[in-house]
Amino acid sequence: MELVSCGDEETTITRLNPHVREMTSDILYHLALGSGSHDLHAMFGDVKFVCMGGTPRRMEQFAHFIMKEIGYQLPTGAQLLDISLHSYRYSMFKVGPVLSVSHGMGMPSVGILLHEMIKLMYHARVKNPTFFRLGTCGGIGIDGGNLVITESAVDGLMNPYLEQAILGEIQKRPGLLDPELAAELKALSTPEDPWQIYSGKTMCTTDFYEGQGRLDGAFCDYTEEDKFDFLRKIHAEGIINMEMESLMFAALCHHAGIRGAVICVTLLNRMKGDQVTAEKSQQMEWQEYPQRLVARYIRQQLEAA
Ligand code: R2B
Ligand code: URA
Repeated sequence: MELVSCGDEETTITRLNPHVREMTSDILYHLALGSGSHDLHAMFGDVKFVCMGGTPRRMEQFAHFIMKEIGYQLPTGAQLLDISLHSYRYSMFKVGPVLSVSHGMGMPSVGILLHEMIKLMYHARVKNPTFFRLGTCGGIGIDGGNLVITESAVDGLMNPYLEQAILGEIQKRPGLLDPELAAELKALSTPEDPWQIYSGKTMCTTDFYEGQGRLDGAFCDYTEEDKFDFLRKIHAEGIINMEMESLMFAALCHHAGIRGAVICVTLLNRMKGDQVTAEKSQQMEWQEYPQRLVARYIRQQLEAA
């Protein structure tokens, strides 16, 4: 792994932009933080785990949950605050070595966040952080309320890489995730858990409706048969769920040399329908499943340290 200079220290981030290393002040605009305006090493230097998920509310709830799980106590009189409140974009909470950050919906949103989180790790001189996406997905042949760990991510054409237009040319970055981390997470699931756990390929799409072959979007120019032919075809290729961020997450973590994992709970089985019909209270409970698994991992790592 290429180590690049970071003041007197070194960072474990690979391919870090040389321009960033030369900037005396770097504004992390969407986080409402900056290397000139904040002492990022003092604020974030102890971070080991960065947990991302779609909504501010879920990530605030995760911050409270992980606080209990790792027995972390806030200083007397202190409250958990949204560090990125003034960005009005993402929300970020810090619980000792754990950051809990919302990433919004879709690849562009999680991509912007990842650029700034990776730079934040660099400015804070964090070594070897582990990044997680805790999300929701549609299962392909897997009923609602189960966990899927992404082995690798593919796009809507089943390409195993992220294609991004950079300076008028397509750059391809592989959607690879850390196989060891995925296996370690999977091994933390027990038969007593209310979920089954699966690992396989995840299809990451740029749309929830037509992009995922639903029949219930505002438009639909294909038949039910076409939909099922497609779902069966991708399932035969090892794709077991669909969501909208894993490919960007995997590609940027891999590019940066950061250990990353994607753990999603299924909200429905797409072989049985398209609408998310589960009760809200049921969905809320299901959304805690990825959190419970990741909390086990974090606790185990902290205890072993
Ligand atoms: C899962 O759920 C969201 C769409 O409802 C999207 O962010 C995703 O990946
Ligand atoms: N998120 C998705 O992207 N698709 C689903 O079917 C459910 C959640």
